[in-house]
Amino acid sequence: MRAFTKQLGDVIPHPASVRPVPAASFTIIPGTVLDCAPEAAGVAEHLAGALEKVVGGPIPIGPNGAIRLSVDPSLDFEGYTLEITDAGVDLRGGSPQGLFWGVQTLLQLGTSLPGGLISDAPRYEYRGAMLDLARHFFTADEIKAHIDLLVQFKINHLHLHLTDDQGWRIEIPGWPLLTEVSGGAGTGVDGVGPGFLTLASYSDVVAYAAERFVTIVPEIDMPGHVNAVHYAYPSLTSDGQPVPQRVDAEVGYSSLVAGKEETYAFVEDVIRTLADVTPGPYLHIGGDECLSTPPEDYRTFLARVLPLPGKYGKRAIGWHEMAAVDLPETAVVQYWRIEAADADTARAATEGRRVIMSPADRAYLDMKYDSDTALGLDWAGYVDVRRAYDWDPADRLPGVPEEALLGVEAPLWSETLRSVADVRFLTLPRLPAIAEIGWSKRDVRDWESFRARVATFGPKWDAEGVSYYKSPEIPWP
Ligand code: TNX
Repeated sequence: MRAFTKQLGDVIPHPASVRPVPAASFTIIPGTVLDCAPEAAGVAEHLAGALEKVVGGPIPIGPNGAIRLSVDPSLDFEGYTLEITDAGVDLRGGSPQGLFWGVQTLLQLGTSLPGGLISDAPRYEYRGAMLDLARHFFTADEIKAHIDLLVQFKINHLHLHLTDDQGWRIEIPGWPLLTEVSGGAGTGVDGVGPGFLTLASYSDVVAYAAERFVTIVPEIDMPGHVNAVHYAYPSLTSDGQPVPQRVDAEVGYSSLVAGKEETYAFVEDVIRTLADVTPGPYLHIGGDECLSTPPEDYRTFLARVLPLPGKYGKRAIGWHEMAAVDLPETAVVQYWRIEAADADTARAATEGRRVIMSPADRAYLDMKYDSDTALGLDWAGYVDVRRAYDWDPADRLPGVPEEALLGVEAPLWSETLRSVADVRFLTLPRLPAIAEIGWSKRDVRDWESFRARVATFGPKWDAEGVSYYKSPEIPWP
């Protein structure tokens, strides 16, 4: 037991300030009372439930508790302070979400808590992960379990890649064949599947995420990556003729037809539907790898489609190819390539657009760790844990400085994934690396410190049966 006890600083992402008081400590046991201000009630219930699982007994919520939760608006909105003394735990958040992130810090430390004071707040407002439901479908319950993993590392956005050439994974009223045909059996890569989210199950995921202060960012990829649309609705192809189903992993061969009015009726139905069921501010419209869309058609298409998220009260996010066209003021550009510079993204940043950094050679969770990794791809090279960790988003692209960054995101494409265990193997321990880049200020980030802290998670993941990559770069105990 003692061997698993953590030091106050054994937290990922690294907090802004850690001041241990080695003489002090506090142990949470069954019956330890949790005291909370009314505005902290939801977070307190979440903490009590999590602690009950660890200590194996009740953690009652009531007055004069040894653990005190409160909201203190003088702190940063997502920030918190956590003070551990012999008398108990005092956790204050700048908001309920700040408090929730403080709860994650507390839970990482376990129940034998080292004394001291942590003060913390994030570097970026957007700390994201992406899951590709199109190449391999994950159920609502599997997505929820993934959210449980993400929030431990203070990730606050989950981008769902809902559509691609192989499959269409979200119900759209008026277009039933999208899911009946392209969400049916055999619509994942290599014919795995089936699956799609009904609007009710999507809303269920959104609500589960919101209770954990995670914003869902739905993506409909267009005008490329749309073979599943054309397979279900041949009327949307250029000549109205059927196309074969495609479940291989090629990209860049399909496109919505820019010169066809029906295209825009379809797109507006999709965007309106998603806007209606998505409380978060963003709709991701894809825009990547349109290798079979003539540049003029790409511009025509985006000129019609980019205003639509705004029409329905949302901000458009698009992969950075979108930065080749004139963007609405609120649009967000997501950089994904491996090049050292990108003129369009830099111009968009100079013109005031915000950027999310997801360079594939650092932030892609679907790249292999090394040549022996059975899962994943390698087109962006191998991404070992140090490669995922040892870079800075503000240095990544000339012309895209700190002020232009909305944040970072770690995408997980699912061509080679077949299970939740596969997801975790590629996610751990690289997602914690990207999460730390998104949360922790530069001056507290350091590879030697990170690898030592990641090592302290190994026993917990082993005990919980969570699959992860036992990277030789990490000094696992
Ligand atoms: C490129 S990244 C893609 C995806 C693939 C991914 C695999 C991006 C915007 N497009 O279609 O799944 O590579 O790593």
